[in-house]
Amino acid sequence: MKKLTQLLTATALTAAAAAPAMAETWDMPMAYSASNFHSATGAEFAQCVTTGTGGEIEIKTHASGSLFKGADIKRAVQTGQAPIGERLLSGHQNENALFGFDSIPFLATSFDDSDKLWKAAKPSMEKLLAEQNLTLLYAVPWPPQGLYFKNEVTSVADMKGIKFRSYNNATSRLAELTGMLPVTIEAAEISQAFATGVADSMVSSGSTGYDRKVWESLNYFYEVDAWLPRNYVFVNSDVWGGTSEANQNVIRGCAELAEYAGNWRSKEYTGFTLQGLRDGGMNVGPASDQMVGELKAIGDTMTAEWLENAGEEGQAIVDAFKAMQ
Ligand code: PCA
Repeated sequence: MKKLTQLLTATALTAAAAAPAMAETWDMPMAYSASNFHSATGAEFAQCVTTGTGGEIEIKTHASGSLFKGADIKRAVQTGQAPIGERLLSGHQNENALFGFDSIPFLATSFDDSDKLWKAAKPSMEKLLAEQNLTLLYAVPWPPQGLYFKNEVTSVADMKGIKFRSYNNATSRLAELTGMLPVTIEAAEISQAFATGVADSMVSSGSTGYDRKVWESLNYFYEVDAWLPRNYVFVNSDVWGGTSEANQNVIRGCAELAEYAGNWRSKEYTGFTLQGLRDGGMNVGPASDQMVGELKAIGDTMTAEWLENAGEEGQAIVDAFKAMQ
């Protein structure tokens, strides 16, 4: 296999030397709608690469899960069906608990802390991804996660039996521990799910609620600030290895800019989208003290469970994060 890869690389190099640089198109599947700030950042990143490589690599983004659905994007990039993609990192928690480092309730609840936690976890993430033939390019947090409901909720007891849209293992577990009924649905499909009563609640950012106009079905958003999960952009490592050093440098530079711009947008969007939910007619505000206290107790349980599943490496991430406080 290695020989074959070497041969293919050598052939590609010969071809590249013999002919003027061939323009390549990299299709980039993304799970979230084009109007979302992650998708806007991804589109700018794509443009930066296309311009910076003088058109040698043209990245074409495909938002809303239109090329591959969210749950299929990582596999598509791993297997070379797509050279590059974006996905919610904690979506891979079902393969390895470590991927869920950013969805531990109440561990990192602000942008500053999310940044520190990312610094603590990044080497482990790069290593895990590299083992899967993937090269990490950049990652951007979603705004803080709060709880959406159709009806008013003031305690965990009020949540019992409510159908809850989840997006990773941690959110499904949160539903179980609060007595709700989890159903996993991609953000691109939630407007439909809420409209048809498949779900009546979720945990997510103001950004996703705003983006999907959830006020058409839901009425309450409680600002719990439970965690800030990340999206990340990654490239197939064979494709990356076959990219010229000059173009790799351009891509790395564009990725740094995208990470910076994405972080900035995420912060700006926090207040803007919460106001958007209000303008749409939703009640937006902090959760009751009782609800916060009960959720924190559930957070403790989930933290303990995560540490058990993520082992020493998980503990090392949390310790490194705490050392930065
Ligand atoms: N939006 C994404 C993940 C976290 C968020 O704020 C979603 O709901 O799918």
